[in-house]
Amino acid sequence: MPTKKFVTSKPNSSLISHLPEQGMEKKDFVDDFKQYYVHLLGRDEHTSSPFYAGEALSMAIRDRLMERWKTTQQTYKDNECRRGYYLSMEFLMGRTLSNAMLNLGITDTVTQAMYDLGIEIEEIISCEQDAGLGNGGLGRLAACFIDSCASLQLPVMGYGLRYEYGMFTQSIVDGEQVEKPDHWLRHGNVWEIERLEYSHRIKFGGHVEDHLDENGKQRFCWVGSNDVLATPYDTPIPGYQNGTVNTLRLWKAVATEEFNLDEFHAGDYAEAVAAKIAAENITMVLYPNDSSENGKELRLRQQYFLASASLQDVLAHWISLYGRDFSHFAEKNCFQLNDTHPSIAIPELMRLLMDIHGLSWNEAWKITRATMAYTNHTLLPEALEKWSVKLMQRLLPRIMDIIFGINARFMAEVAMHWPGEGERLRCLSIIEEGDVQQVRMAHLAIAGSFSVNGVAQLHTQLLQQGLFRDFYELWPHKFNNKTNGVTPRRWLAGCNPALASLITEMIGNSWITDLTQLKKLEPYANDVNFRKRWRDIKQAAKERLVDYKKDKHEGELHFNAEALFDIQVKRIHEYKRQLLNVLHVIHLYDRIKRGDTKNWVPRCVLIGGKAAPGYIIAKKIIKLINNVSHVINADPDVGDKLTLLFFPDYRVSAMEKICTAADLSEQISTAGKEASGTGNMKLMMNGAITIGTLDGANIEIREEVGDDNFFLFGLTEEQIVARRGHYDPLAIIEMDDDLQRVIHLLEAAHFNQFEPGIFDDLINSIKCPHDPWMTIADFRSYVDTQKRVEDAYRDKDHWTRMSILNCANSGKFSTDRTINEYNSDIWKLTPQPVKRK
Ligand code: 26Q
Repeated sequence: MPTKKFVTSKPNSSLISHLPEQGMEKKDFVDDFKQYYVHLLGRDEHTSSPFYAGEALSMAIRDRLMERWKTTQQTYKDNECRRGYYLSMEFLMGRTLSNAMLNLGITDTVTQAMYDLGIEIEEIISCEQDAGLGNGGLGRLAACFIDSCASLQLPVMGYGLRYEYGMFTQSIVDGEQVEKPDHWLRHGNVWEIERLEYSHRIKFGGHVEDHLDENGKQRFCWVGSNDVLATPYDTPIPGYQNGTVNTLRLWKAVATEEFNLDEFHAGDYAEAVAAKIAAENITMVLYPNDSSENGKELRLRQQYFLASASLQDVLAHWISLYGRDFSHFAEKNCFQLNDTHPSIAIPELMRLLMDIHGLSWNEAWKITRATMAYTNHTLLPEALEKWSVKLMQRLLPRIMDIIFGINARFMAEVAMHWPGEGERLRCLSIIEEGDVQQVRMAHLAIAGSFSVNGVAQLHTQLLQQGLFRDFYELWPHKFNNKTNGVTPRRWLAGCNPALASLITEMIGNSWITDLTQLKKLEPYANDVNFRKRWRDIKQAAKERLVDYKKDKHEGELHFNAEALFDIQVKRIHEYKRQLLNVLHVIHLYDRIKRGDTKNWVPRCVLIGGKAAPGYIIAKKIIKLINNVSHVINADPDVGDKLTLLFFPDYRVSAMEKICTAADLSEQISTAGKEASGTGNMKLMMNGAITIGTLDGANIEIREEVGDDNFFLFGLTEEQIVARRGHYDPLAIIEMDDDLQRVIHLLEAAHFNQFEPGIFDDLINSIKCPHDPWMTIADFRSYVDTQKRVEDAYRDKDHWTRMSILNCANSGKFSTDRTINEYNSDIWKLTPQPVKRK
């Protein structure tokens, strides 16, 4: 949808293509920094502002990415390679500057350059805002994936939305979460390039008309729609020291020219402005739920906006290369759908191919089913996305027709496979019948894809045997597992330079791109000297975290860096069982109060995470953590023995500090509920030991590191299922004196003396025989295992050995491994080496 003024003139290509080389020496960065600081930003030696220094430095570094970006894209074009597209409503990128330096291999040079200018690089780095365009695991996974794709030189592009407001910032007032909008673009974003020339038009509303075309074929037309423009903003994604720079393309909603105000009659002015604002609202804000929030019209608009803009973009690119012949399209393109959120891309691709490009249903379906692949991220049935047929008919009439068309053919296929089994049809149907008809997005995603994957072994197995059982029976070949990972660049090399350089000193630096190399650290676990260095690095990280907390939050806090750092950071959710953690803390407190403190191991428990603003119980859990923290930390009997802290505004940049300082990683979800988890991997990689249930990727972590180096507790998924129906938490409490005292403290309002009754709903939820998360069932096993943790921690040498072995065996959990598996099983792309200058 390029408007004229952006496409009419072209610069002289021979003049443009020969640019002077950008130096990579210290002086080159000093010179460029000065240029930007003084000439572009208009600052001088009297301005003391790490922000503007950061802007100037970022621009100097961005310049170095541009040439590589251009060369990479040219390489892809020249080779006419097959390409992948990662479609995601969330890309939780965090900060960019230090990662760009790491991947360009210029961290030391730039640090020195800044130092010479009297500027502390850390100060610049820490004033960059996080790009918080995601909720949690799924969004951060997308960010790690595109880092790995670039580092593996795969021609993959990320497509997402450029939300004006990212994940809200969290503050704690009187122990409660308070949300503030995150206007992350307020001071601009030096890393993005607006590309008006690649805008596309997106339809909403209106109705469908049909007619016969010149060949007598029936054609459908979506008319009378209110259109919105999608304008792309591109961010460069550098690979690790390999010359590749891929693209993350985020769409912003802009009103079309029809909203041009002078075209409206004077009388319509206010309505015209309102309509313009409504159009631009589409990309205003990220939905802050990490499980689905069904039915919200704006969310559906966002999803369709992403799908339609991205597909139009890929098709426009295709046509620019090959014209309107789509016969080889599926050989050259592949879309990975990050959960069902962008799965409306399936009917949208059908629509574009049929209505705009004239393909038949069968031709379009063949292409769609050969290019779409779907990743599932949840086992909670209540989190599966559904949209009312009514809403879809009103907002996306042509899309709804196509979904009905897909379902009719799919139902016929099922009826052929299982003749006479009406129940199967009902279970499998994309349309759920009932009071209100709904579209089951997961069913649409499975029916329209050639690949369906879960994100950890157990998760995939449970999908096949439970949630998607019938689909698995019908199409077993579509199902596969892709255990998640995290990028070792950000999550070890970048965030923990001290540990990284110790590792490199021992085994060389190839681990940064082949994390299985970490296995070579194993023998050093027996080396006293190495253990001491390892321990000193962990100790220094703990002290840094204490300072960071003191800086940011509580000034006078007694926070003992010698203590066992016990960390649970993740979204607040009942299934993740932050409550179980709190019950244990209260139990420790009770032991201190009773004088049961022989051989005590001082412990600092840190809990961080955001609650969805509408999730009342989750917010109550935050309040409880803060109240318990308040009582315990103020009690002189407790002193240094126990500290409980709630870490406000947990986010990517916070985790970069926290994970280096963790001794113990809490992964305590109810078995069968956490699809994978990825925080568990970051913590393991940085030498934390996991206390965890047999859930998600914990199972594979334990397999890798061995049972001796993992604290396992709790019921298995099978035992959880078997318990349902006769779970009796009251009987368990009755039989367990420790638990009884904990519950008694809670019920006696020990932590809410002046706020009567506020925790009643929380207490009742865990005492209820229908508690789906069975918190009480795992209490005894958890507490006993925490005792084993203390025994292990008391023996510092033993603990350090376990810590080293955890890091040494974390090689599997690199997204490089994950992405290689996606590529060999699903995408089948050829790596594209880029010529380096
Ligand atoms: C859906 C509809 C409307 C509004 C919001 C949503 C929505 C948004 C985000 C639904 C789900 C999410 C995010 C889910 C998520 O982060 N899941 C996590 O994915 C990780 C990566 O695979 C896993 O490691 C975690 O186990 C899983 O919980």
